[in-house]
Amino acid sequence: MPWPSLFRATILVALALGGAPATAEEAHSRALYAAHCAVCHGMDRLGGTGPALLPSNLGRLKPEQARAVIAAGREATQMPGFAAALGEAEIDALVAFIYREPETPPAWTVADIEASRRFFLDPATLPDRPVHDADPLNLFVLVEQGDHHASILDGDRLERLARFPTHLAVHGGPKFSPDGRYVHFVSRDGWVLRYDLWSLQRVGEVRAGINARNVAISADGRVLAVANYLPHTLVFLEAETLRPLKVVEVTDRKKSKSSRVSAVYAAPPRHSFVVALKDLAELWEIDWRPDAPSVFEGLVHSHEKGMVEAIPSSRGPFPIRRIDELPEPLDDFVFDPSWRHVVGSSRDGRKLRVVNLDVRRVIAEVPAAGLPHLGAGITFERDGTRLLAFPNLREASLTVVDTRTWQVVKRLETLGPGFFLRSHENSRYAWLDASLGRKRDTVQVVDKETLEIVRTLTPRPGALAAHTEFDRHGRWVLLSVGERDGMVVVYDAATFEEVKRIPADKPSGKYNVGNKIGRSEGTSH
Ligand code: DHE
Repeated sequence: MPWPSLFRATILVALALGGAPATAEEAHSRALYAAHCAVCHGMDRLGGTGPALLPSNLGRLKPEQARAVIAAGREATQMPGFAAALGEAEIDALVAFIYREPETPPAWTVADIEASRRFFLDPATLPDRPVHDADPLNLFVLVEQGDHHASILDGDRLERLARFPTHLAVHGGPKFSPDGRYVHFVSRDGWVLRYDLWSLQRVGEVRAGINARNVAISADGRVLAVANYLPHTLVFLEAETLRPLKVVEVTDRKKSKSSRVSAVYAAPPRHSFVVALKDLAELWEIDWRPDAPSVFEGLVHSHEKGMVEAIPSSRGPFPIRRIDELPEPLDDFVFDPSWRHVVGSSRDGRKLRVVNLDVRRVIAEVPAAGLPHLGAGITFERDGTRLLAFPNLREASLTVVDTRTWQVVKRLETLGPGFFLRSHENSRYAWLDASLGRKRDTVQVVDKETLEIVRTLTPRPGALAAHTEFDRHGRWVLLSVGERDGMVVVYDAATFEEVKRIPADKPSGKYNVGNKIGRSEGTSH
């Protein structure tokens, strides 16, 4: 295109993309975006067939990696390479553009959520029993990050029953309906997918946010809660229809500051969701029952007005009970087995804080080190007391805490900082990766009785060995070798002998239906 017409088109496109461009250079990069990227990633950069291209969504991708993807495309996706069509300066301009915050913060309203809802089939046509003969409670859902698929594995025969596409970058544990029939995934782009494990079909999907963290399901299976980074919202959906029930703007009581939502977890015996916030020193507990009692938010001192102000009740649906006298945000935590306490880590990872959800305050502090990964914590009985064990993200160690006294009983040196820890009530052992260190190709097996490491395994030298999960009987341990030509390696949980290798494309988490709905003590919930 000759320069004058390109300039005119540039201005028009820039206006369409949100306001007059600040500089000709910026206008040019916007025009490049509109011409080459918008068709898949959306004029508003919120995503389409391709992912959203906003700084918060790209956070995990370095600019030089983005540059390489624009130039050469991305394997196993529809992203083509643009090196033949665009010069180096133009690719640089595009990289700068997608890492720039948009002038107006993107919104994702109830209407947007509703409009995004779509079904792949008529739910009324779903069969009333499983179409396969595998034990429906011993299925595994396996997330494969390489080509963005998920697989369903038979946990007895150790075979793949189905494989289907997901949205890009599914993250966090998929959540099962209480009968184990449906599973719900969330992608980092905010898409929630409902899948039927009886008919092995995708049922429907809805986009709950622009940048989401995780999803939780109420104990009755009726409500899904989605934690968003962008916008700053917590979204409640009806699980069966995927309709939005409520969108909660996440702010402090006085609506003066908003926050990203780090994660939302179900607390089944409490009929609630517990919500961790990234930017506010608050934890929220939200009753999901239709007849939930309203919550009086209390009296707070207003510094601006120099007086005590009454904050009105938070009424249903989904009334919010705040714990807002925390010294700092607790964005990674685990429940204790009584579901009365959450154990969270301080920002610098030097302290654990135990918060009692009933009295709504911190009741104990435990010295810590190495940035505990509490979300991966598990509990087990030993010598008549229940212990909580968790890996540390910045230290080659496993920490074990007594949940009665909140004292550290052991700090076990490991081969490297790890991400995940797994066990099962029928197994004497817990499995721990070292995926954040140099020995990322190893997993270590810890004896829960002696609290010592009894075996180190290297499933494939040089390849990432990460997430493990037991089958529902505690007989097998399935481990991910997280490479593009990766696999799930199945071990005998008692002898640690290898039983089988199931090829998989960059497998990450895997989730056993029975363990999840039965709330097995050795896995995450
Ligand atoms: Fe995760 C679970 C947060 C990076 C793989 N991760 C979770 C959960 C949270 C969380 C809050 C629990 C949600 C749930 O299950 O409902 N993860 C974070 C982070 O804050 C962090 C460090 C940075 C980020 O960018 O989000 C992070 N996580 C990663 C990864 O880099 C991993 C290894 C690869 C990926 O998918 O991006 C990763 N996270 C996982 C997996 C789970 C998970 C596999 C589920 C574990 C389980 O067994 O339940």
